Amino acid sequence: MKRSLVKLGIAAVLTVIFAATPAFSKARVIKVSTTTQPTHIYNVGLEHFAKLVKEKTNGELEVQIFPAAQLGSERDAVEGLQLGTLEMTLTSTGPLGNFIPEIKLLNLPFLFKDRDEAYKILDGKIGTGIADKFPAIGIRSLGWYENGFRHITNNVRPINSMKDMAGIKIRVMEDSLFISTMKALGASPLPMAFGELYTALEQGTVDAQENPLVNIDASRFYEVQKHLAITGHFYSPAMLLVSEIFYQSLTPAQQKALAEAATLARDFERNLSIEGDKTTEAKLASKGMTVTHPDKAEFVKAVAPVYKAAAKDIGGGDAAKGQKLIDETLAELGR
Ligand code: EAX
Repeated sequence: MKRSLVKLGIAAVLTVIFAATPAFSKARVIKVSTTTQPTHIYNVGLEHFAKLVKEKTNGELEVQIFPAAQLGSERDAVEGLQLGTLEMTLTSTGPLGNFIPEIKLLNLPFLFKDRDEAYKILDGKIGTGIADKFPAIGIRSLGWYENGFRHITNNVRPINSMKDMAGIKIRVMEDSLFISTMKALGASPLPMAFGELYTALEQGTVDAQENPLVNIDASRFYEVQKHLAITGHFYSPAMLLVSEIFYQSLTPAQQKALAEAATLARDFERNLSIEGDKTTEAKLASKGMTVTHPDKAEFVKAVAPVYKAAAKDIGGGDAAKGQKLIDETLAELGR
């Protein structure tokens, strides 16, 4: 008698809890990992994505953002997607060339002159073709987002021309093309995960780093870096990626909602990047950085050998295959 009353009591309490939080009890959580700070365009863009996903699925899916490398590096995130221990990530192409070699095409220095060129290739046949290779490694792309044009900061000297790059110890993302590019420019590159970078700059493990202006700002690198050179040596795309294991567990309607939200949020996020580039150089100068605008021509000339050597990497060991993709891309850009 007593026992059944207790049971009844527990059941009543549980009913009240679940009735009070109906959406919470039924939403499936999508964890998204990023390595950048909460104010960075990735995370602001993902907040918009989260809102759209909630609306389009009537609360069935709930996107939760984990910024600032809380869940590990970009490489950790990609591995998590493959295992199904993480649902999504928004990442640079930094670690991706180690999984899909053709990604390295996009790591070529000075490949795109401007955003129109970048979007033309990424959203067109070539970018779609590269993205379509991901399901084979257990990952699906929901679109090309933007990290941005990368510029160099350092503590050694203002960079007015290429000779000022000599010997500067610069952190780069973990891919062979970033390393060979910095070597071709005369610097001394050191690959390192982004989450370790602020401390490495502060402690002088490296003198320099390179990133888009909005990321330099969000990461407060102006606190630990004196000089900024506007070089735009890489256009850095970002990819919104989902674990294929997780994706296949969704209903077709949920998959469609996710894809639609991803495309709308991509345009929103690219726009944040465009707007950020208009104001952030002045903001970084006001924070005390000296800003230089070196002539890019000698930089472009110096990295020509990188293109030759990259064909083999881009082709996954097959130089002719890699060269074909480079040639197709340049032809598409009218070069
Ligand atoms: O994806 O590692 C980097 O420098 C990237 O630009 C950053 O993590 C954003």
